[in-house]
Amino acid sequence: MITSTGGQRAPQAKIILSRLCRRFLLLATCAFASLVHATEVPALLLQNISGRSTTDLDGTWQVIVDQFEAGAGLRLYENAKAQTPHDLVEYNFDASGTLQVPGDWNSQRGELLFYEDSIWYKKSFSFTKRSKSRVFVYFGAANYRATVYLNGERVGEHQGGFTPFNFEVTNQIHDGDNFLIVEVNNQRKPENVPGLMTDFWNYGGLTRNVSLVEVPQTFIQDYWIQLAKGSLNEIDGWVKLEGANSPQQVTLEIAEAGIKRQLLTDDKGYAHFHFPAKLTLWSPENPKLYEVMLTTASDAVLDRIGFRSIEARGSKIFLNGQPILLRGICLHEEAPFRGGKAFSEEDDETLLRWVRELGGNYVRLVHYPHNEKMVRLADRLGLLVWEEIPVYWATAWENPATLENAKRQLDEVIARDHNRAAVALWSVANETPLDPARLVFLQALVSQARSLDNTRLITAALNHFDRPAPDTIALTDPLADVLDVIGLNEYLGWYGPDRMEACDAMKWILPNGKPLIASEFGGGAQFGNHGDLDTRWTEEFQANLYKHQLAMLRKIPSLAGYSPWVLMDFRSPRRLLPGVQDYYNRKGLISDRGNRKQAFYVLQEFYGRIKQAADAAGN
Ligand code: GCB
Repeated sequence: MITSTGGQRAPQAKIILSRLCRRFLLLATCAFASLVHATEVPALLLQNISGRSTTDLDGTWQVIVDQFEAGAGLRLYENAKAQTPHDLVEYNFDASGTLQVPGDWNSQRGELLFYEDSIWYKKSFSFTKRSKSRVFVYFGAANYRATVYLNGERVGEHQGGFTPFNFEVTNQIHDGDNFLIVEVNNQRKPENVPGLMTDFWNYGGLTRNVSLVEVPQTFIQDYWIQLAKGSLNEIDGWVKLEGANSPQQVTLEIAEAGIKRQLLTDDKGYAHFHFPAKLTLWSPENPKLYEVMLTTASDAVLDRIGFRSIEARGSKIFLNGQPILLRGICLHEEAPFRGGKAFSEEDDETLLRWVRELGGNYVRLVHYPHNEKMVRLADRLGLLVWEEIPVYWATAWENPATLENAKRQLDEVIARDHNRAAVALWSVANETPLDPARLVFLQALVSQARSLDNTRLITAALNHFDRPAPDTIALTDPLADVLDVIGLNEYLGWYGPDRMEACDAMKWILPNGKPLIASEFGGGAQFGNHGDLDTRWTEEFQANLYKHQLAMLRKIPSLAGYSPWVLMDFRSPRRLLPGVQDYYNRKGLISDRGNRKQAFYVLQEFYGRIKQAADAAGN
């Protein structure tokens, strides 16, 4: 169980760093400033923004494209205006264009499709603070580095493109007119997470919602309310108050289950609890969520939480004590029909409804944390979720700052989603090259995930194979030893010399005693392209490949789930074939315009069959 998170290190680190920064700033030039702040730790993350009083800052923002990163030196964050004809001000937000937030910049303006550098965002807003409240500015995500200024004053910096962050701005915000400026930079760097090369688009910008959150002086910062590990009828967890300097009373109420508990916080602001409860358990068949109300003398937060247990025993995964076979699909966070980053409830609804239509009970959200609404929707629809941090392909394994960065992104996604019943698996990496330093790095992430959340399963998608015989493949990755569930990415019949018929007799040697999820397999097809079973890029080829793959995988005794690659075609700068790929990865079962390919129906039929078999077997 969690008792402390990386977040708890934050306040002290922040004070020391901001003191240091102030001193440095006196000495340093503006251009040096971003370097000084690079390790700044954001404030404690607020749990459940949707259950609080917020002011939406979405909509039209003014922007300045700044490819050479001149903006800090020009002090763009001051939003200066020339007062006399003599004044030199070399920028003007009012005359430099706009972008919509949330949203990536690449899909909003043609000339920004491949853009990878800084854009400065500015939003003016009028605000009236409730008396004695504290105010935070909250970002659902900004890819990749965001430096935030309110009314000309720097309030913080965050790195990592897919996790939320907030900064307290109580002292910078005032009643009346305010302006928020954010420099967002999406330059790829080898030491970033992810590193230089990915097979997905590097969408830049304020890609998720931005809001102001008002809380009382002493407020409910976070809470953990789940079934106790290994139990189906005990609730376990904690509530954490921020700003309290004496023990405070907290009421935890789940009215529908007849639960009302009075709790008292300790000197660190935590109130721990563990009590029996008679609950209808959450499952894909019945995704029951309870209204959970937390109240203190000054604050109140309402959430909707499901209760379930998830375990790996032997080579099976158990949900609520019953073995479950995961029928799923991989899914990138891209918007159906219009393209670009998915961010709205409508986008998420379309994507997850397609997963349901396939007959899915599970979804692998690749290769980075998707937006919170998506995970909450999975909670409501009854889809188990694999969540992943963007430790992907080549990574700067020996760089301690890269490890810190990956750990922080892991902390942030676990902090955001630890109350979601849907989340079953935390994945620490995807397809990372074998290397001793990589093992140390990933083992550290596995330990971190486990120490933050020992109620869920830890996994990673692996792809290191030996071929001891032409009809035998062995998965050989020492990381498997420390995982609860093994993710297997294999593209037999698509990449490499083997034809898809090689699947029919293939034998797999897999790590013993652990459940295996076929976390990726598949091949490309262009919607509407038809030909014989042997012609690449046709729907027929892809559908046939699925048939061979599914028949092979089904024979693996430890197979506990499937998430083929991938629900929908998605943009990738490394997919160069004109007329076919056109910078899209075409392995979708559905085209980026929403058209189902033949393989969609192959998988749908297969999932229907294995569900029937599982139902008949009573699990
Ligand atoms: C993989 C990667 C995924 C790629 C996919 C492909 O193994 O995990 O990110 O997009 O293969 O299409 O090659």
